[in-house]
Amino acid sequence: MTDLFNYAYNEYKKINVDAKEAIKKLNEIPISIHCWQGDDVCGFDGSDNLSGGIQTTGNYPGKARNFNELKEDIKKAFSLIPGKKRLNLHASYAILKDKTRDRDEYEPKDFSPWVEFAKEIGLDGIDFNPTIFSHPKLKDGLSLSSPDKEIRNFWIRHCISCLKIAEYFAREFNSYSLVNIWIPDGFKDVPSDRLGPRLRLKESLDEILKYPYDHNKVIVAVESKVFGIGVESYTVGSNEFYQNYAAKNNICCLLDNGHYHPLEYVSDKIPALLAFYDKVALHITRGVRWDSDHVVLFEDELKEICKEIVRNDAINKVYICLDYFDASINRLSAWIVGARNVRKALLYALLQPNQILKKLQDEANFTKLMVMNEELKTYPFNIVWDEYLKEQKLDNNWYQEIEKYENEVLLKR
Ligand code: RNT
Ligand code: ZN
Repeated sequence: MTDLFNYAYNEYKKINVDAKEAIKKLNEIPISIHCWQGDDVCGFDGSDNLSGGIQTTGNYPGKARNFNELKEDIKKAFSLIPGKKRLNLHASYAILKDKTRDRDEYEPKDFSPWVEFAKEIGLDGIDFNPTIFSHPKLKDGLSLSSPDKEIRNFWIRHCISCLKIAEYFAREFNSYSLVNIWIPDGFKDVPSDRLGPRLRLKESLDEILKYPYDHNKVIVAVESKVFGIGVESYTVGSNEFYQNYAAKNNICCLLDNGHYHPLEYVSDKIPALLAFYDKVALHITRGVRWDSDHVVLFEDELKEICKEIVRNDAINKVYICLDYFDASINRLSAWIVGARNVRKALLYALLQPNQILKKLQDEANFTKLMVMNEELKTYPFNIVWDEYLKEQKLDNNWYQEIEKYENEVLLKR
């Protein structure tokens, strides 16, 4: 133990927090890192522009153009991110040998190169997302809620094939695989029927869930949204719709913190759901004025989200996934900054004297609670973080390595 860490350790000890325990726990929390930061959500199955109300902006040089480049970038970026990692993959990243099969016919074998790669770099598992955007089968912007049965069936088949692929991931890693369903369905202007599309979505989800997937290994989640670009007036898969659907069908809700009104907080929704669900999934992102998917920074709301996970003993109940995409800066740095910040915020939460703070609230000692919370903000948190990095053979000076990689690899693309 260095003198510096000794000092920090003792400071935290005084408030009943064991910083060494915190570091140990921290390293074991899996973070599922999204593949799509590396190529601006393009994928490999032929979609040339992003649709469905989501958007990347910027054209920073060096974006990954194929599987090999994306693997190379992930390998580099992940090597600079400490702790347990999983890969959050989209179906559009299938490695197709024959381009004749559409998304409704994707198979586990189309993802075996990903499994091989994820094992090679020591990941803990793969989570999966049906890709229900950037595709011609979105008719008038609708998929699982389309009035056209053929369209609905296509996307139902796609989701079922994703369940099978997730079962394969779960088997390969002997770990769960989270399958998160997000659809862009909605309307730009005031709808004349708000119920019809939701009833059709409900029916489509029922069809998907009829597939007898391994419920112990595959966790199905539904991701709600308030609005998207071009679908400002109405979203079929709204928060109320999915929360009720998930509760009644015993599946999981996925909360993306860019998907609510800016004055609503996901940190407050986590304990609300934990009162009813044994699992909650997250897409951690940063919305600036809208669901802009900026890189996650070390901000108050991120800290609050992590506090809710840690102090409610929900580390094994909350699936932490990342979902942001910035094309205006070095993409590897985006990955590293966002993923490190989530882990930093988890450490910050693990270093809070949660029992003491809870007690102060229960005793209505709000003055002392405020005083303590404010003093905690300048506790020697950074020293504990540095100690953790040191244990992981990492440090805070990673950017020079990325600069070098940019010059030697990215700028040559
Ligand atoms: C869109 C949703 C969705 C996507 C990813 C790419 O608003 O957040 O999760 O961002 O699936
Ligand atoms: Zn999301």
